Amino acid sequence: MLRPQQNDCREFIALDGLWAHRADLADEGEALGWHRGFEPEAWVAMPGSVNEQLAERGLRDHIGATWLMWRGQVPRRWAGRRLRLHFGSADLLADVWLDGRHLGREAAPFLPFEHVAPFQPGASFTLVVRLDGRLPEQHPLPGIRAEDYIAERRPRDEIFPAVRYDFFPYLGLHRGVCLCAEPPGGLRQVQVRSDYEPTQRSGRLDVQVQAGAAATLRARVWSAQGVMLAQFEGAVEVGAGLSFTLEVTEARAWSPESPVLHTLELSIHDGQTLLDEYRLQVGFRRVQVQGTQLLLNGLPLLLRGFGMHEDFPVLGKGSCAALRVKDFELLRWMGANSLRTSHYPYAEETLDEADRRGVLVISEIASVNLDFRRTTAATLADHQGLVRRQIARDGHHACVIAWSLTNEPGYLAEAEYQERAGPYFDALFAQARDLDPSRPMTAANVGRNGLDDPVFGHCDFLSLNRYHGWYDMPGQLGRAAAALATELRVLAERFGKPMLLTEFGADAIPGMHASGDQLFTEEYQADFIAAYWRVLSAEPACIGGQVWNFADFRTAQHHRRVQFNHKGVFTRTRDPKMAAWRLRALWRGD
Ligand code: BDP
Repeated sequence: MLRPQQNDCREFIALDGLWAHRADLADEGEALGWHRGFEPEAWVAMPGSVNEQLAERGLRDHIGATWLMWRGQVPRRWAGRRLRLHFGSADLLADVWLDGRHLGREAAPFLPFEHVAPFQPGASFTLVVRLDGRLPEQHPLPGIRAEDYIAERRPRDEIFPAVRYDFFPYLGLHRGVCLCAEPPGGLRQVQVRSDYEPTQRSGRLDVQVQAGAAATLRARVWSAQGVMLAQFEGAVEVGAGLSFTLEVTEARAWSPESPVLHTLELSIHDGQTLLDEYRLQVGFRRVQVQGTQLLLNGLPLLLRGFGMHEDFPVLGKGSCAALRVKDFELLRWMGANSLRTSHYPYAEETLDEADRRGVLVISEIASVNLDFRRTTAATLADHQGLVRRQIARDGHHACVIAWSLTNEPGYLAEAEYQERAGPYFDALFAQARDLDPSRPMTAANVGRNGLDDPVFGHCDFLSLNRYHGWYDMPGQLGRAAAALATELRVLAERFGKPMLLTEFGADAIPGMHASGDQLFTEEYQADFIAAYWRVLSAEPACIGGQVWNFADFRTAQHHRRVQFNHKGVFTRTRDPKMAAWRLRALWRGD
């Protein structure tokens, strides 16, 4: 699947704007024939989240069946083209119908999918999508129902809407939908892995291409100044595709200090006739783990950054270019050089921006709190499907330096985790390494599994989420810092791998202050982060830290959350708290 692109051979219409909406509280829409079209109850803007826009209709916490409809017309000039519908994502679970015909069901939240669709050029069409936030409980992003809490012997039915993770399960077409017209025998898939050899100063691209018809493929690499640096020509076959390598001598490397991008231009031809073309931005760099260091182009990295969320008032998780620019400007203002796409793949435009700005990205698969009492063969198969699709989507991005395959597996430290996780991770990590041998693999460990997490043995570098001083040892930063230092030392000695603090943070309600260590104050959050930064800077095996979180974000309702998770160093509307200023001073050395 190729991301929609506008050029001489390809065009698309973005179905951005108002979609007809109907909530389906009784889950009877299909029985009532809504998949063929329905009377709108309201209109919602996509990309966007239904829950934010229609909160006042009582739908803020509705994560059950929700119907969206778009009526449009296919341009007559598109006759003879290959027409496909491309969804940037449809979250969390989506069924799609075109003129009453079911095109498919997707349970791959935050990932793109497509349908080659039987459109009639010149004719109008009705596109209907049914969204649902209730993923099956064995899904890698596990669903839960209120009843499950009772079965789990939790003290109460305590989260609304019921979810197993700490971010709001917004419903929406968060990255838009496009109607694409392409050449019938055009390019279908492009995979790129880049490399850089620091001693030779040479760059390399390993490229795999699939096309819908046999053709001659031409590839060229261009510098930003428009100089052609390498080229290749070969025959691409249907099915077998074509794999080839492009070498660039005297290449300019990509790095945070100098995020040099090149254009990879691909075209296919029949004799002198151009059939299709496609362009990608690529950068030459090499990521390696060596001893307890993470190297970029042979030099050790110190990651300064954040775990983030796609979340903003009104937009929910809807992709917004202006917000993206603002967030990257704030990262720059802070002196940050990295982020983790906690806890799901972010919009592709975010990775484009990170490529351009030299921000290092740990790309996380949408898998949180795997509970090994519930995992089945289907969980692993789905999880591997998510890994395959995310690597296929993002593998060409220079900014992606590692894959995080799951966040906080065995969250409840259930006995089954120790028993069953080994074979599960063997299969998961082996597949990921096979798909992308060029990047390290990791997974974020939950503090509760402490030093004996079965995932550690599988990771190229350890990712640690720690909350001493918050969820345990509250208000006692001295004890918390000492506990962290000891843990890091023990892990360094036990595993001899690089370690990254992928989460550490404290909630702060903006405007709340105290003269001593007091949870929820701005001072405590700032002191907490500074104390952790001191400890991790003193640990030689530590390759950096990513504060939890960049900005406050909406969660399901719970007595631990004051409307939002307030661990942001920025408010939800991006005003800095005291911690942002403190970190900025630490990271920029001001
Ligand atoms: C971690 C989770 C993250 C939560 C965070 C918190 O990885 O999703 O938001 O804790 O509690 O365990 O703030």
